[in-house]
Amino acid sequence: MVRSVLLLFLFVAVSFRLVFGDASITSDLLWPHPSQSTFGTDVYEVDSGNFAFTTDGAGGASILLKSAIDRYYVTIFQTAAPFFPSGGATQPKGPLTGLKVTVNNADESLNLTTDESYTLTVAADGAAITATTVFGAMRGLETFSQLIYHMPNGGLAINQVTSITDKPRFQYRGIMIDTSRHFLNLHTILTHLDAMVYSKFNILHWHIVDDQSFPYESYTFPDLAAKGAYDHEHIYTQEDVKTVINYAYERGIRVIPEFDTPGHTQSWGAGQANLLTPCSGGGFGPIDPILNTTWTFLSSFYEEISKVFPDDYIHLGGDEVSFGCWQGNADIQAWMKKMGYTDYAKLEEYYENNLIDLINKLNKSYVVWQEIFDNGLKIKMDTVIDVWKGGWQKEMDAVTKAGYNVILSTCWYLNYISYGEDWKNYYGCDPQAFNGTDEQNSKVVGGHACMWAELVDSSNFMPRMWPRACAVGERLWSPKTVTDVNDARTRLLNHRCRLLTRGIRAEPLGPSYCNDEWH
Ligand code: CP6
Repeated sequence: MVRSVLLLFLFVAVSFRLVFGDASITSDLLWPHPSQSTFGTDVYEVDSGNFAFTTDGAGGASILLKSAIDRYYVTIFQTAAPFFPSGGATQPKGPLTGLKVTVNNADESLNLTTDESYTLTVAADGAAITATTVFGAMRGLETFSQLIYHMPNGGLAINQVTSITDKPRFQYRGIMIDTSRHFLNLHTILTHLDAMVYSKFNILHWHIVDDQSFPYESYTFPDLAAKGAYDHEHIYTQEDVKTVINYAYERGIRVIPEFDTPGHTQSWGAGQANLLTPCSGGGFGPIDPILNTTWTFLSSFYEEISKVFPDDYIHLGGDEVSFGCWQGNADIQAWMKKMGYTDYAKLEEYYENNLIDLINKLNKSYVVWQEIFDNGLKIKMDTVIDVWKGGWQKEMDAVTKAGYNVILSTCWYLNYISYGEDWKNYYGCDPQAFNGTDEQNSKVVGGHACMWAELVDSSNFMPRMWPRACAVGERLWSPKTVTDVNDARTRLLNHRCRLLTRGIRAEPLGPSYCNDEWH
């Protein structure tokens, strides 16, 4: 009797495995979680000597695709050993002969409507990725690379994938870096872009200058960096900026620069006389909006920026403008009187309206911090409002009701640190959780993590950013229904070990271990 119950149990267990596959092993390897996935039970050996990457489709001849494949060849076959997952196979069947990547469309523009979807299968006759664009193919290559694991005998293996159909939930999946409070060297920024790819982020929001320093080397106004950077070493040359933009584009990442005005501009004053408002008690305040010289300067400056940064969008900042200095300045008082303004918010509005007119002429769209919306400015309908303050649900509701696109950053200030697993708080924040209509929800285009850099430079940037930002990456990529924190934790522990093997100095989540913590 006991025997037959045991046998029956065994039979049920085995048939369950046959029908449903060994799904857990395989899906434990993926970050972020794909939209839909079903796995089979076969396991194939992956051997560089017997493996061919091939391409097909109207976009199959893409140079971007070729270089992505070259990168993944290195990631899969030459990077320090990936880990062996619990339950991984030790006795694979035959070899996987190759991966065919089909890209159906040759359009390689990268913007808010770029199609990043892909499908992936792994079967006895080979693996296949099909995508509309080369950027979708890149997302699929990342997923493919994550499925390959290391067996104890040193060989590589991959489990059968009946099908993965995947696409991002949100189009705007960003991370903001701040290179004013501290300079980040080029190596750190490029390595960070690599790490972004591993969690399927697609936007680098580069808060490049602020009060403390002006590291951007403008060719129209070289004094801005010469006098406003910390020193001549802590500067991004035009070549450096191109390097970042190209490196990002090759990986399907847009670079959106932020030149935050009229506040947060102390460092601009050193290299551009008469730009900042002189305060009555000494020192300088926000940009002086009443001088013609301000506007000739800003229009040449943003003309340069619109050429140097190819993205459709520029982030115009606009946050935290304090009125104290404007209020004490006699020239501004007189000008206000002449204009019939009594409220300094009107002066701010005057500044922003002029700036927006200027950017419109340059044919760029803009992202702005939420103050620009809160102050009721006349902004183009394709503007993206960046919600960063507390009470974000109310704000998102108001912004989307007014018909604007919105991104959320409030929940994801990674510069704040505390004891424990704060990634769970980032993970639990859903940008559409404000009771909006479907119409309103459709205006939520995504969000971004922030790393304000008062206490962060190249020495601690990577471990403070990673793996905590991964939680934001999955929230912005995976379906709304992917919310199980325990499941996420298992996958994130694996992903963090993967980041280490790929050269990303990601900090621990909690008590655990990797095959090789650091080398
Ligand atoms: N710098 C700029 C900052 C911040 C903002 N803009 C900021 C404000 C509050 C917190 C963190 C950062 N340091 N330019 C606000 C968007 Cl808590």
